[in-house]
Amino acid sequence: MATERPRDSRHEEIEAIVETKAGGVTETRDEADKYTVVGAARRRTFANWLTPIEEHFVCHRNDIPDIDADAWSVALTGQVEGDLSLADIREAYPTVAVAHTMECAGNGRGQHRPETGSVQWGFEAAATAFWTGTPVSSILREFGVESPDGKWLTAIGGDPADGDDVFARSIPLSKALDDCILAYEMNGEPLPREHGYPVRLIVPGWYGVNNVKWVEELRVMNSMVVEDSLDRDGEHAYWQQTAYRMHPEGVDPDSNETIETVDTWAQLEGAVEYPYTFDATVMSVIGTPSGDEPVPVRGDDTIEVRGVAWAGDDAVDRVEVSTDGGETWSDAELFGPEYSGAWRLFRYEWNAEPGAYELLSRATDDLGRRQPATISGPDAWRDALDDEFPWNEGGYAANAYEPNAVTVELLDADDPSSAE
Ligand SMILES: Nc1nc2c(c(=O)[nH]1)N[C@H]1C(S)=C(S)[C@@H](COP(=O)(O)O)O[C@H]1N2
Ligand SMILES: [Mo]
Repeated sequence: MATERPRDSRHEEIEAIVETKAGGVTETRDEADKYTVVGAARRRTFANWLTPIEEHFVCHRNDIPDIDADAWSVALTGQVEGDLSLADIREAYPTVAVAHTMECAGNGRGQHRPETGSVQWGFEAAATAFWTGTPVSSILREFGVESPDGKWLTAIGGDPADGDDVFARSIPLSKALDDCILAYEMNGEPLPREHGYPVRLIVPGWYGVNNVKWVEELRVMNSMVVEDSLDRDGEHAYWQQTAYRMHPEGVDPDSNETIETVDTWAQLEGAVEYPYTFDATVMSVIGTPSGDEPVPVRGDDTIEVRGVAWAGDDAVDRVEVSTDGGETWSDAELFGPEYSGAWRLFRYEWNAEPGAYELLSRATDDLGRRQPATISGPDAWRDALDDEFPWNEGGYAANAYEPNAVTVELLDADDPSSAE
C-alpha cells in the first residue's frame, strides 16, 4: 500500500500550478492529502470544445519528477527491447495530433453518499485538449510487435514513488496500437511539466489514470501488470489491480492477468467482477448558463443552453436537456468537432419566461447507454445499474446527471425586479 503522509512539497506544488494557470483552475479538496489536484475553476469551461491549458485540471499522486530532458529516454521492455531518446521519439516517426477528453476516473466522486474519501471532485476534472506526438503503433511496429492479440502494454511513470508503489498502468495492446500516442505537446505548446513533460501516454477517450505522465518505460507482455511483473524494485500492481477498480465497500479485489472485456460499462454490467476504469462512461455537463448570475430575458428571446457530452471511445448519440428539474426533456442539437475520444458540443434553444429554473442534461451513447439520474446507496452495487450509478468504494466512473443540475434565475430585462 502507498503511504499517506502529507508533504509540504505537495502544497507548494499545488500553489505553483494554480499560479501558472492564473484563474483557470482552483485547488480541490483531498482530505487525506494524497494527491496534487486542481480542477476547472468555472462551469464556463464546459461551454467550449477546446480547453485552454490554463483551465485543464491536473491530478497526480507523487511529486513531479525533476527532469533533464536531454538525458530522458523511454525504455522498451518485455517482448520488445530498446531505448528511445526524446529526439528519436520526435524525429524518427510520424507526427500526429489527437483530440482527447481527459476525465479523472474520480470525477463526480464528491457526489457519493456516504462520501468515499479521496479527492471530492464535482464535475471539474474533465477537459479536452489536442495532444501532439508519435503513434505508439509506429514505434512498436519498428520493434517487431505484430498482432496485439491477448497482449497488454504497460506504461510506467518516472515519478518518484510515494511509498513503494511504481506508477504502472496497463492497457490492451489493441487499444495502444489503434490510437494511442506518446505526446510531447499539448494544444500546440510544449508539454507543461505538471501534464507529463517531457513525454506522456495519451489514450483517447480513456480515464485520466491510463494516460501515464513522465513515461520512462513501455513494456509489452501477455499479461497486465501484476505483482513482480516488472524488472525493478517496489510494488508493481497497486495502481492497476487495487486502486482504480470498482467494488463495494470492504472488498480487496484479486489481481487478473488478463480480462476479455475492457469496455468499462460492459465490465460493470457483469463481464468483470470488479471492473477496471478504462474507457470513460457516458457523461455531459452544461457550461452555460452557468447559474453564477441572473440572466436577463426580453420578449421572445431564446437562451442557448450549451455544454459538452462524451462517451469515452464510444460516440455520443443523443443529449437531452430539461429545464424543469427532470420532469420533461427536449433533444439538444449536437454540433462542432467530432473526433472519437473527445467530447461533442450540444446546444438547446430555450424559450423561457422570467423565473427560477433547474437545468439538467443527460447523454446517451451509440450503444444506447444513458446517464442515470442518481448514484445508489452503498449496498446496491450492480443491482443499481437499471437506473442508478452503483456506489463504489473508490467513487469511480460516476456519471449521474442530477448532481450536476444548474439553478438559473431569469430576469425580465425590462423589469429587473420581476423575478424577485
Ligand atoms: N506518472 C503518473 N501519471 C499519471 C498520474 C500519476 O499520478 N503519475 N495520475 C493520473 C491521473 S489519476 C489522471 S486523472 C491524469 C491527469 O492528467 P492531467 O494532470 O494532465 O490532467 O494523469 C494520470 N497520469
Ligand atoms: Mo485521476
